[in-house]
Amino acid sequence: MVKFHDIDLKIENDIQVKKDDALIVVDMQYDFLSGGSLAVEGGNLIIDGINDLIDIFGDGIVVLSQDWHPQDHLSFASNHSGKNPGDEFSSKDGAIGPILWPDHCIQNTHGARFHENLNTKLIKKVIQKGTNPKIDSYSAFLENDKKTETGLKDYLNSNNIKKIYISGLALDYCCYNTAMDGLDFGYKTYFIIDLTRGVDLPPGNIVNSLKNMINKGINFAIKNSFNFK
Ligand code: VGL
Ligand code: ZN
Repeated sequence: MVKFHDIDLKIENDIQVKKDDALIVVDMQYDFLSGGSLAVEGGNLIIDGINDLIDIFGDGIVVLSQDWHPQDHLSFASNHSGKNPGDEFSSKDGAIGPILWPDHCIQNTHGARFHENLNTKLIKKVIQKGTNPKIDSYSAFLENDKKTETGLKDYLNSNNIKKIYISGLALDYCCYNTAMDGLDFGYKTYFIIDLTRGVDLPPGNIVNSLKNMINKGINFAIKNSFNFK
């Protein structure tokens, strides 16, 4: 057990990475890191640990997701008159919301690039998401219309992946939604709790996300759950 935000999490030990396992690294981009427009507190502290896991996976399956928005994306407060980042806003179809964000991860800008310290040398697959200006995409599997697929499921299935391990940013948005969809798509899903950080907007969102994941049957791990040889 580890205590995390006052919640007891049962942690899996002795994880041996196998051929049908994939590591998913969510949105480790400058805008979510220190100095970025939507910086997640402590985000930079998980880079080294994620690199250690990327090493363990070696030539196995590691997927990076990349938030990749056009300038006119409707999740940006700047594209709604009179709205500020953090304001509550949901489109009728649920494809935008529940809050608005500062401009972030605009395609081909510095803020959308992966942090230079992230070891991307061996990465074979990047999944870009959030490209439709009218639909946000928190999950790396599905856009927020919960219909449009990003291609991650097909990629994992074509590599016979059965188990996924999720790390990155932000715990209570993109990591959370990726984990929930991953389980729905039939993968055994692990959330690496010390290799993620949350935004906690609105306040309490981290704890709610953790409770929903526990109730759904998502498994938890820490970096040291993995067998480093
Ligand atoms: C994210 C808010 C907006 C995330 C992306 O990566 O968690 N959060 N876009
Ligand atoms: Zn975004």
